[in-house]
Amino acid sequence: MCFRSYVEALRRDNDLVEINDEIDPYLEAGVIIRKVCETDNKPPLFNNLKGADKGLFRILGAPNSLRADPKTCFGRLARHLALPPTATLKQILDKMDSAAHAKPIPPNIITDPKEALCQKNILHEGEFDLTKLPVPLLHQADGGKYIQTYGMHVITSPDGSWTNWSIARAIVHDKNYLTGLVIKPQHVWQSLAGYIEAFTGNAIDVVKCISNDLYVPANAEIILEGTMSITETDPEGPFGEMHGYVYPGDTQNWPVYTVNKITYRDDAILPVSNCGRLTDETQTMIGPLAAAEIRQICKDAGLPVKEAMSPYETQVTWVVLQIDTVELAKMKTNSADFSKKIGDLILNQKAGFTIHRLVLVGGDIDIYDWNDVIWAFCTRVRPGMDEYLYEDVPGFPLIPYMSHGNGPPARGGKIVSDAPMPEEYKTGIPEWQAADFKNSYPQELQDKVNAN
Ligand code: 4M4
Repeated sequence: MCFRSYVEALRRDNDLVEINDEIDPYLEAGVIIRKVCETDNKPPLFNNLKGADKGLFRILGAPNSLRADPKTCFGRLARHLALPPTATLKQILDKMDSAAHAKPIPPNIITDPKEALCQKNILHEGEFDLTKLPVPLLHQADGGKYIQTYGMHVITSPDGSWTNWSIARAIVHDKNYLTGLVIKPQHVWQSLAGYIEAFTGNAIDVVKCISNDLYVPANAEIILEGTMSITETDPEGPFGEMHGYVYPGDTQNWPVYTVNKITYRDDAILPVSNCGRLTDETQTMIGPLAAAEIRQICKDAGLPVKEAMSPYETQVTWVVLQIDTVELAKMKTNSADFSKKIGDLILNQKAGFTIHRLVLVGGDIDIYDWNDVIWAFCTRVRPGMDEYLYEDVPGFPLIPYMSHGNGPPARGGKIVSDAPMPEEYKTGIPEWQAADFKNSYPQELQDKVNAN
């Protein structure tokens, strides 16, 4: 239940590289993290950042990217969820869903601030300058130094009725100001309006902030206490983002955060997601979390959806849904009605916000295997005829074809692509045999060839 323990777990898994040479937070830390993400290498722990002072701070890069070994490639995601490092994507999605339905475990409030590691060191207003911290510039065209790429914003609504914890990006704007992306329908936008879910089955230790009534994880690395303005904005961005692009000069105004106190653990570590092309936290986490929730919503609606995954190869813009076609046949439905039922359900709500294509496939497709998915998509979805376009639903403006494309930047551009064949709608059973080793030869012959 604590980031430092996570770093220790990575060390025990032999999945950590400590870098004690001085590293410049100006692009050098960023280029190393990028190379790590693009080669599925070990997370770098930068112990000696140029400009770090009084324990503020070290950086852990690639905190939840992939491992190279195929048997433990999702090991970091698994460690986030208290699963063994050999967990499969299916087990990870099941855990995500099970936690969302488990009884929430209330946090454990630490009343003695001396026991809260995050308040071991305190810097009051006037004692810090955010611009002097070793905050990384992550890509050369970024519009600022990103202190928030993987940290939580703990924010309460103005009336105090709702507190939300969420990850959102933010830059250092001035000696005590941040600015960060706050878009509809992100909860951080709504809280201009929570929950802690029981992923691990343990209560989380929390402590009250010094300058306000919000509670934060007592073992957190770094706490920036302050306020978020509902009226004032400042320029933020561009940022090399989750789809793998940065558009130089693409700056917008977003709410100002004022920082009036910093508290931190000894030798604090800032987690940094240097997002971009595959594979980093914006794909490893955002994709499976969206897929797990979409799968659950479909099941709750009584639809015969067995599995769901957002393939990393689609830069997590697709969610593939595996349909139980035997159950589908019992529904006596057809491609258009069934596809529209799923599209209407998912593409109008937050769980489907970042997803622009839903691909329905039958039970022969292993949806965690991109070779299977792209085979079905290319051979079973008749372009146009088996696809159902949505232009009147919320769109995800971060995708280049939205914000820098031909249409409205935040509306439409979504589609359901239906791969189950008419025979699967009718009988549930495919008529074909796959022309491959496993499906076009008797089992004895396969066994003999394998044995030889
Ligand atoms: C979003 C979002 C997962 C920005 C806005 C980003 O949803 C992600 O709504 C950036 C990674």
